[in-house]
Amino acid sequence: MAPPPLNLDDVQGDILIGLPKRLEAYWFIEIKKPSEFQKQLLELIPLITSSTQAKNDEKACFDHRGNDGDLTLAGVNFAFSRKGLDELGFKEPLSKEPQNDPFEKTMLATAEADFNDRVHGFNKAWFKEFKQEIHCLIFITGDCQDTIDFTLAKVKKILGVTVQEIKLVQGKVRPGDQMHHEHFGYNDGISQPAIKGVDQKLLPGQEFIDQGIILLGRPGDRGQGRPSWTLDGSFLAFRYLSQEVPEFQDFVDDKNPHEAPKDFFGAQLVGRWKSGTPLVLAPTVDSDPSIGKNPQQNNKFDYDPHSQKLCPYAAHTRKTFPRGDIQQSVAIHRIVRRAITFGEELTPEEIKSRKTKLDRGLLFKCYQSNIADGFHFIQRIWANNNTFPFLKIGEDGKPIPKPGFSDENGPGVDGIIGQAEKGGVRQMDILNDNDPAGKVKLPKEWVISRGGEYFFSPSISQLKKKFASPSKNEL
Ligand code: N7H
Repeated sequence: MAPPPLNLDDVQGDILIGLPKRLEAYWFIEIKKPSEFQKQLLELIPLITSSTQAKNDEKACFDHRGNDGDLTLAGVNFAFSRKGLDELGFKEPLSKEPQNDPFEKTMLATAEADFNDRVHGFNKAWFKEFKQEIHCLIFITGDCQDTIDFTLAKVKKILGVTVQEIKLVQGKVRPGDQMHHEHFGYNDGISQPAIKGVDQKLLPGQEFIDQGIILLGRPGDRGQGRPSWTLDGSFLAFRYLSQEVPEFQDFVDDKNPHEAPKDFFGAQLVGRWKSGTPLVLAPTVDSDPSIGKNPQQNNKFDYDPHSQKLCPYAAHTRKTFPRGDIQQSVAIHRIVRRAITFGEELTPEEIKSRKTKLDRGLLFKCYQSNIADGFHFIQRIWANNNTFPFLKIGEDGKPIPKPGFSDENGPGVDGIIGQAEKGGVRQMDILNDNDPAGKVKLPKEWVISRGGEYFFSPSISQLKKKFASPSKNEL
């Protein structure tokens, strides 16, 4: 049976629209008193920001631009982990093959084997809190600290002793002209897929994806055997990613070819210049940085499947969304990204010593209807995989390497987020006069995963019907 038409009042706002934010608090909690918690959820639900509300808030921000004074805006969204659903007694899997579903298995149990995260073994990097059972994630967005504190206090008051805090982390956008830039200095959050029936028009270079790539139960969702209450929910993948900024910048400066402009080598690692201009459109010099900010231009490009002359095959943007690079549709691997930076700007001491002292980085969050096709695939099969991108899949079902490469000698790992086994040496194929062999060794990880989890963000109506009325569950 076809699902009813999509109702934006019913889908949590961060999924389809994105909650406007200068700051964002992530509150990871454990449920202590399940039935009382379910009663309190009824009170929490009116605070949850829908996609309709997020759209209105987005417009209000746009209209407010250039005006004096602050615009007070708060957003709240909610999600359960697998352990959280279990805790409330909802043990049924959310897909037909739970053994292959990263959500069912949890990130904690799989991150070491699947992504080479340093969870327990070699040089442990995960925070202890992410090694505990996390049941729910509530995140709060706002225009200023007062809004965040006020809204979080309201949420805490409603849930009271029914929950216990596991970790509270807070992100904030960077100051001044670095506002949309992450800590390495690159303009971020530029390229997102457009969703059919939600986004009205395409920006140049953008493509529509089916609603079901992001929402469960909608056309395009490849998951089978889903419980009916999962309709219009989405899986949320969260990663706490620390970034070593002076160390990264020193490496970039060291490898930058002598005659090239500053940060050319960094642009080769990322696939875009710091301004956001795609390397493909400005392969040797960022002569018009205004392109990076201009939505009519900053996504209007493709990769040449047979060449990395304009942009290395293993550049971060090419690894994580290869566009027309592999001659097969990659639509099922699209995700909607909603990250925010965290931590302070570099201190004078860090600038002088060229060593990271304070923790800073990215609170990475993305949505998809299948984690195995989305975040998990991108990190494991693309970013960490030395042989990706390949040219195409051959008739025997095996990937055919790019010209000049083989199964053993591929384009390398993603220089930004690729992770090697046991923190081993990573390498990437870039023509570079400081590395004449063309293989640049990336001596360390500058992005370090310190934990994360998979969550499910239900529709607002199902949050109410299925989870917030214990009497029904007991029937
Ligand atoms: Fe990435 N960076 O600053 O280098 N990312 N990312 N990312 N990322 C993108 O196009 C960055 C991370 C994707 O459509 C840009 O919006 C950093 C993870 C995808 O062309 C920049 C970190 C995953 C895209 C960065 C980080 C992804 C993308 C260009 C961690 C998923 C869209 C701006 C600290 C596994 C590609 C833009 C496209 C773009 C950076 C994490 C995925 C500048 C520093 C974990 C799909």
